[in-house]
Amino acid sequence: MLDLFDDVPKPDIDWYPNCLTPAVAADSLRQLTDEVAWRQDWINTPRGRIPLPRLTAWQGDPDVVYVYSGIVNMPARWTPTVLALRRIVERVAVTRFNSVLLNRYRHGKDGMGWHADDEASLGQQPIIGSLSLGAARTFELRHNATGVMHRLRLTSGSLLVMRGRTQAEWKHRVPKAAGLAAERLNLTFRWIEPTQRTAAGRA
Ligand SMILES: O=C(O)CCC(=O)C(=O)O
Repeated sequence: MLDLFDDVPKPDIDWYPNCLTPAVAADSLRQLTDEVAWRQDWINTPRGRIPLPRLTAWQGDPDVVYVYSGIVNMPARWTPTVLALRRIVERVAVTRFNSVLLNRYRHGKDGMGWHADDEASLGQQPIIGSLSLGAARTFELRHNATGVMHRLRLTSGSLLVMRGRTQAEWKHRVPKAAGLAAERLNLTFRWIEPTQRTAAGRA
């Protein structure tokens, strides 16, 4: 049958609504709230220096430094719950990750603006494994060339995998959610090319 919507652009994504059971998702949320060293980052804007509307943390293998929006993220060591979740996400996404950006949306006033995870250090066609815990939030993808939008409801325990040309051709965001009091954690697992290290005493 002719599908009238066949030519609507679609991002290269897979969504697993039940990647974690509700019990594992609830335990992970509790553990990560305490286990992770959450920090408040600030960015420079035309209106001056402002705090990011969320808390963040960066964990990864020792050489994996990630720079975005002028923020240099030196990797903290993998903590036990994050490592266990990484193994699950690697199995489902059938890939390896060496780092994770953790985002803590304390309430509906926290969010994330339009952007793509397209830094050169992520490679040409990055695979991003994005795991959600806690309050469900809307996730929007907007096609660069046409403005076509797709919306997903990222529920607790769900995994969104973005692949292929998704970062090159689309932007994504988590809009603010008026009146929402509950917290959400999001873990975006990534593969970053490790920085070149020069061993002491060698040219
Ligand atoms: O919180 C989310 O679902 C998205 C996070 C995100 O876009 C990012 O870390 O780049």
